[in-house]
Amino acid sequence: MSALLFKKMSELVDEEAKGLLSRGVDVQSVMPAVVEIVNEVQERGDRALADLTERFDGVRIGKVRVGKDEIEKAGDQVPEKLKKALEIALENIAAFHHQELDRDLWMTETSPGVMAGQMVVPLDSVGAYVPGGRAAYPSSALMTVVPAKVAGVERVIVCTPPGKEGKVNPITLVAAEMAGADEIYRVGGVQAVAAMAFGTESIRPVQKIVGPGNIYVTAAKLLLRSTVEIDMPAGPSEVLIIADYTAEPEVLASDMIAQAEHDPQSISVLVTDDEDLAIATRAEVEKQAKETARWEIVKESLEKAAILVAGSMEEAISFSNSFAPEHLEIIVRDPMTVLGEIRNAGSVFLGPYTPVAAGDYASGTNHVLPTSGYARAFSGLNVDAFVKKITVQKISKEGLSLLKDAITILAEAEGLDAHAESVRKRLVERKLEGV
Ligand code: HSO
Ligand code: ZN
Repeated sequence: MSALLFKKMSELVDEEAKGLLSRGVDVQSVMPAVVEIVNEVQERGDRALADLTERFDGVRIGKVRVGKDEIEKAGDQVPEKLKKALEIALENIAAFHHQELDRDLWMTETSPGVMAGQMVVPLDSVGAYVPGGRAAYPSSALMTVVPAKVAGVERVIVCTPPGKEGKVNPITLVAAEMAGADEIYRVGGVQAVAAMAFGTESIRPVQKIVGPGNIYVTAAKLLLRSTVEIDMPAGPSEVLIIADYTAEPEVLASDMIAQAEHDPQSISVLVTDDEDLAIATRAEVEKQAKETARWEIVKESLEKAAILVAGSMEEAISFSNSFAPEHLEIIVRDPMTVLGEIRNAGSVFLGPYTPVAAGDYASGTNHVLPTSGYARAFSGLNVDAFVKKITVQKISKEGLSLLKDAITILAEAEGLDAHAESVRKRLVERKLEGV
C-alpha cells in the first residue's frame, strides 16, 4: 500500500536525495495570508480575535481568558489516571530542565585585578503556543511552561485554540495549570501569535513566544520576529533511525508509524547497513500501517517515508548528519560510538528501549525541537530560551593600569580618543571612592 521509497543509498538519484534533505516547508507561500491576519489583530485587538476565531475555529468566543471556574471544571473532568501520568511527566521534565540551569553568576580573573563574569537573568514574560485541533497536545503545555518556570520567568501565558463549544481541551487546561501557567487564553493560530506579540485589550504582550505550531503559526512567529523573540521554526514531526543487524524490524516499523501518525507531512526515515533488516522492516511497516487507528494520516505520511540501505555505517551516519533530523534513533550494537559521530540532530535516542515517544511525553527531555533540517543550526527548546545572559565586570585600579596600554592603543587606532581618555582619567594621581 505505502509508496515509501526503498533504495540502496548509492542508487539514490539526485532529486530523491534533495527531496529528502530539503523537505522544506514553504513558509513564504502562506505569508500574505498571515500578514493580513496579523494586521487585523494589531488594528482591532480583541474584536479581531473574536472574528478570526469564529472564522478559523468555527466558534464565537466571549471572554478570551479562560476563567478559574473553567479550569476547576476541567480538573473534575480529567480522570485521576491521566492526572497522575501528567504529574510523572511534569516531575521528570522539571528535574531534567533544572539540570540545564546555568549558575546565577560567575566571575573569572581574565588579567590580574580584572574580574569579568556573566549573570543569568530570566525573561519577564513568555507566551507558550499550545496547538489544538487535530494536533491537541497537552504534553506541549508541559514542555513549554515547565522550562520557563524552572528558568524563573515570572509571567508565563498560554494560548491554545478553543474547540467547537468555545472551550479549551480540559487536559491541556489541567496540564497548563499544573505546569504553573499564569494566564490561559482560548485563542490559536496566527491571531494568537499576533496577540502575544502586540497585545490586545485582554492579553498583555510578552517578550518571547515559544512552542510548536502549524505552518501558519510558524510563519507568524518568523514575521513578528522584530517585535518579539521566538524559539525556533518547528514544522511537521520527523524521525531518522540508524539501525544495524541488532535491531528488530517490528520495533523499527512501529517507530516509523508513530512518527507518521502525527501529520500527513511527517517524515520517517530508516537508514541501515543491513539489507535483510531493511526488507523485513518494509514488510512490517506495511503490515502495521493497516492496523493503525490513524491510517489515513499514516498512509499519506508514509508516501514521504524512506528506507535506505547504506554501504556502511559511515555512509548511514553521514546521511543522517546531512538530513539533520528532529529525532534521531540509534539502534545499533554500540550506540555510543555512533553518537560520537553525530553532528546534527534535535534529540537523540539511544538503544532499543528508547523510543521517541518516551521523550515526547515523560523521560524529561523537551519535545519542542527543530525540524525540516533546522537542527543544523538550532537547538531544541531548553532553559536557555527563557533567560538572557548579562556580562558583568569589576576592575581594580591595578587591573586597569595593566590593561591601560592595550585599551588606549586600540581606542586611538579606531579614532576614539574619548574611549582612551576615559581610562586615563581614572588613573591620574587621585583616589576614586568605592571598592
Ligand atoms: N513528536 C512531537 C511531540 C509530541 N508527540 C507530542 C506526541 N505528542 C514533536 O516532537
Ligand atoms: Zn510524537
